[in-house]
Amino acid sequence: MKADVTDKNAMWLGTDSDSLETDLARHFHLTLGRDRDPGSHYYLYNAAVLTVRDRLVERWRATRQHYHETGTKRVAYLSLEFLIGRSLCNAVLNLEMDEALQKSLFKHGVTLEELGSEERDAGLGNGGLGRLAACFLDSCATLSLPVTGYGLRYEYGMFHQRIQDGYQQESPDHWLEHGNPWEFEAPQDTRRVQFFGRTNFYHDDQGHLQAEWLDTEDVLAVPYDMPIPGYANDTVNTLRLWKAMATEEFSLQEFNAGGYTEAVAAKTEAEQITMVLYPNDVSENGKVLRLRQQYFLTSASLQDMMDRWIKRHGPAFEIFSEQNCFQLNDTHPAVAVAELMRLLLDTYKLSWPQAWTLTTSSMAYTNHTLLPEALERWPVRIFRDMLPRILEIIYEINARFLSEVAVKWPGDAQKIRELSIIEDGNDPHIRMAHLAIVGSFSVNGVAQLHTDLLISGLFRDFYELWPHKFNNKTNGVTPRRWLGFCNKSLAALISDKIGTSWLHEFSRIAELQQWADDPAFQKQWQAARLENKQRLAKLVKQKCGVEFETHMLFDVQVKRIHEYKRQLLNVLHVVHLYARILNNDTDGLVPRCVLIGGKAAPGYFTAKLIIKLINDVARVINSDERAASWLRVAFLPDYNVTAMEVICAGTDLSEQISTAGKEASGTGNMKFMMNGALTIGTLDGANIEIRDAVGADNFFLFGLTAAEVATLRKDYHPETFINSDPRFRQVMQLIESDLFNPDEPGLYNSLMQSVRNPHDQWMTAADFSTFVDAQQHVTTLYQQTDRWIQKSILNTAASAYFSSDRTISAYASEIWQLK
Ligand code: 26Q
Repeated sequence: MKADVTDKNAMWLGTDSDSLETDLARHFHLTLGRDRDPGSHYYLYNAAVLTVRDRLVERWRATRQHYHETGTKRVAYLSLEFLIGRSLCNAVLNLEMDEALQKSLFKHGVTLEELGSEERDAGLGNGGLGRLAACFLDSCATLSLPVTGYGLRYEYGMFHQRIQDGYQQESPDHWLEHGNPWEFEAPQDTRRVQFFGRTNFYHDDQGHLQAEWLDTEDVLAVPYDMPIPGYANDTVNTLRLWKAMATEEFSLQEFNAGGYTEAVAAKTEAEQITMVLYPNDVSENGKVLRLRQQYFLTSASLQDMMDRWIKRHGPAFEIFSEQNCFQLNDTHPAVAVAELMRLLLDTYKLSWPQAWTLTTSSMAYTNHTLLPEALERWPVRIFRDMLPRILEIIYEINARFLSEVAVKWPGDAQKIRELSIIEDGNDPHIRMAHLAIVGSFSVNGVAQLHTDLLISGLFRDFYELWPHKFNNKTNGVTPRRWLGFCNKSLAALISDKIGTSWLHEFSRIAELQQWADDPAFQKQWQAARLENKQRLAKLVKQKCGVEFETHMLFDVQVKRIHEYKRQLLNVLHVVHLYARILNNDTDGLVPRCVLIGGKAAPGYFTAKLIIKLINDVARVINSDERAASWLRVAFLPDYNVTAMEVICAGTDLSEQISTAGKEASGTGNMKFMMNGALTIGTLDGANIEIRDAVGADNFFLFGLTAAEVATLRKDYHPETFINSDPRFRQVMQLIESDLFNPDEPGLYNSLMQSVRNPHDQWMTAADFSTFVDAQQHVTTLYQQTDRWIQKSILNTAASAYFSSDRTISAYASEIWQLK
């Protein structure tokens, strides 16, 4: 990339501090029309964004031109979520303008960090899956891969969480309120998406049977493009987000009939599609608007890719699938399989076999869950109404697929029922995962255990049919945001030792290993980490009013609140520590600060009750003098990407304690490891690979394996576990005595009953004792400071594999077949 654009480089705006200073002033005075900063840094922040953005735009044009000239294969990453967070500091780091900009800001008496904190998070995602998409875009740009992210421009992102009397309260996130300086509207690329209506079959001039989709209610998709800079390579890729807009003639029709108000009302209905992100991180079944979002994203994006293809090649599709690939981020955009068929059949008049070959050689599907209840299913009746043509195509795909099944398993009616894309019954449903698998050439899981369990469990029969489709791509996170930019002190120390190339060649991080035992380096490491703990303590003080002291062990669990993630197990351990303090059993204890944060889906009752319990336990412990020097507990409200940037840098102990076999991968675990936290965890998701990479001695393992969970489930007696461990009995007794909820007696009975229930899916009781034992090992090690620091260094040094650059290289070479 760099070599091709050197000529143009010469004409690019300078990235030295003088040039930045000039442009900063120009944007401040001329573009924004300001004289001086009125107290806040709002306008200076905007001037800085515009200054940086100019530099991005130049590189963006050059990148587009380069991709166009080389006629390279394109990949579309289709995702309902992109959890981008803030962009300014990330862009500055990736353009290597950090120092120069700091220098020019110095004159204004403000730091880059201060300005950066003016920016609102782009919270267009729930959690892991959405943040993964954002890390992937960063890595694609850094590797100069021609990958475009396609998503939705939600007017309202992930809700804000406040805690009131210990309960979660949601409020809307109107992130676009003051405009979004990073986006460029591209009205010339507006697409039209069809809904409702009916289909008609006819014979064309050559006597071929053709289908058309008529009398539809169309919605316009207007693209907004955001620049995605690579690190130090002058590549800028695109994230294209669609906004729904009513069509002109749609309102006109109604208007002519005299229904002015109805016309305006219908307009807002169309525009509802991109109004709000669904805040569930497990599929919420049957919500019509969610399906409209999915089809809207998919159809607009496929049309966009198709249009670019036709502009270049005309309606010639021989090499379409050698030149185009669609990566489906879970089943959320899985309707793409049928939509691409529709475009090829109805718009471009290909035959079914031609269209099917192209579709199944250009679609690839990533699965992100093992929970059977999280698999997406849509009622056929909703499809029949909203997407009649798409439903016909899905039926046809299924009929042809089932005849293949009948060849493989002759006379096996049960196999047909189990594998069918349509789940039969009174109210038949479409199984989106089946559609995705049948329509794709690649199906991948997101950690090795997850992929193994997909193959041997959920998708076993599909694996038997098509073993070649299945592959693993263990997740990763971008080392730019998750070390380089969020942990300046550690990053500087690392660069001091091994230079700065680790930022894009993250395998070099392994070189740190040689200094793990070096006392001088350990001291520097500790000093850098102390700075981060101070920053985290400040955040906790500010957001929770709880005093964290940096000599104490910082024990952190931040992620969505979910039963399978077992925040409840964490609380049981906290109550156990409190019990030891009350019992005067503090020998061998280490002062500890426990931080828990995360959002619960607004309709997820149990998750919300867990939040209340955490807050109640925190209140009681924090106000008990006896505990003050030993234990502090805080629930961090409104956990998001920006909070994680401070949290992961200041954490000593990372809690990754899901029931084995339930967490597909986890990515927070990787961010903590990169920043030198030690992990306490089960053998679940990517924890297994993390432990393999760093070595068993440097990881606190506990709990049942996925296989043991499956076996024990058949004959599970939680009471046996509770009764055989006095520590456990006391914890249950304390919570059940309403110690933490004197004003609402019995509030936690249902939670405690779930722990005692032989059908408890998450088997919390089975892992309590080994968890507490492992926590005691943590305590012992933390008292040996130099050993702890050594292991901290070893964790960072072993995190090379968990860079999303590694993950994306594997997607590029093994799935996308990019050169
Ligand atoms: C689907 C349909 C209707 C409404 C909502 C949804 C929906 C939305 C988001 C379903 C699932 C999600 C998000 C899932 C998710 O974040 N999964 C996580 O993905 C990470 C990246 O691969 C993994 O590391 C985590 O283990 C996995 O839980």
